[in-house]
Amino acid sequence: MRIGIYGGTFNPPHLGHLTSARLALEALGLDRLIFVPTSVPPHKALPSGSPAAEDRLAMISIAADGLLMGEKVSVDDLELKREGRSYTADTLRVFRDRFPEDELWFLMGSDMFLSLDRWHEPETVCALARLAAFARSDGDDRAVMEAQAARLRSAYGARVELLALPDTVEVSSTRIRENIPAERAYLPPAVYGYILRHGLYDTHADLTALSDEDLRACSLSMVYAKRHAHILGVEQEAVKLARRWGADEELARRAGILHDCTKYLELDEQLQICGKYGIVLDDLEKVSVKLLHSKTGAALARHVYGQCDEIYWAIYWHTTGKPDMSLLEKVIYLADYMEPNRDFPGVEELRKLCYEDLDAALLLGLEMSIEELNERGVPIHNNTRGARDWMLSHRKGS
Ligand code: DGI
Ligand code: FE
Ligand code: FE
Repeated sequence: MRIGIYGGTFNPPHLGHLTSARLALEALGLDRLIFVPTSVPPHKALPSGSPAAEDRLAMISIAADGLLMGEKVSVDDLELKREGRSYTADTLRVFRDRFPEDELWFLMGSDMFLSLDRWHEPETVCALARLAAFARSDGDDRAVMEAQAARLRSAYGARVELLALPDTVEVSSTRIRENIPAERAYLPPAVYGYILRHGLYDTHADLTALSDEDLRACSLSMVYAKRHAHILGVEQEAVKLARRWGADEELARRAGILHDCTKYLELDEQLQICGKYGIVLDDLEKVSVKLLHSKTGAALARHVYGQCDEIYWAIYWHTTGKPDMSLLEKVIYLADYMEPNRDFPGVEELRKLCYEDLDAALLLGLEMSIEELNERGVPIHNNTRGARDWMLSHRKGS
């Protein structure tokens, strides 16, 4: 196997890092890529608002997950956990022991590469791994990098590759750090959202008064990247349905953005949020973690992101539905069911019906949901059945 180990402070991780990672995977034919956030030495004082190691780890983990490459890409926090000075030579010894038969590549940006001969045990670094440095394509830079590569080859027998980055990714972490809101286009939205939620780099955003864009970034930062398309799809579909049926488009948008924000919290975190905000659970909810994210999502929408009651309830009921739903509740339930990324037998009919007869679509959605849960042997929640029964009698009587 060819394994790339990508070291850096990732303070913060930005699109340049992700472009570099993709380039290395491709150009070196890597089977695995491991990001290794390095500890920031105490003498390199960071500006105020700089993240703790734990936040840098969270940010690079979000960025790595955003590459959507599953197990092929991971993050290792061994340097952050190490006591005292942290040296790349030691890190590479660990990986050499872990992967004795494999071809190791140490990947780094130009700053790190140009100072490599002043590191601790450069000869060990050069002996334990092949080196790949990302070089910007402009001429001067390239010449300096070539000279350094030649020096390392002759002094330490280094095996070096320079990987030419497209000049479109001319990004500096320092510049981004110093003005996060203005430079946010260089950050994956989910990384930017994490920064906002944690007030890193002196952003100090008021989470109860975010723009749609910032709210979206926060929501995306709370879930795995594989769910991002679904969330954006629900937002888009909810706005369209709201327009069709005369619901408030902005409320639909925000409910769509936030509806699944707690989807991946563990049971204990879900229960903790329920306890904190006084959400009372019935017996089925206490054991079905999948039923909790709608309630905890609603709680965070209201208490963290300052959203109104209509949004609260639209998120609260989005998984089961309930008897006598409001227009916005129906819109979010159905947008969640048939947004453009959903694919199941009958989805096209349901989509069409949503724009012709909202209540008929809701009834169909509830019936399909109950049938599917029955097939899987999952107990039906009272509110799911209640929603279906209410629609049945309501429509019959009308
Ligand atoms: O969060 P999404 O995946 O976008 O969709 P959702 O909020 O409708 O959640 C779907 C999950 O919720 C699915 O795993 C089944 C579960 N669920 C929905 N209705 C019921 C239910 N689980 C039980 N036990 N009973 C229900 O009535
Ligand atoms: Fe959901
Ligand atoms: Fe959803």
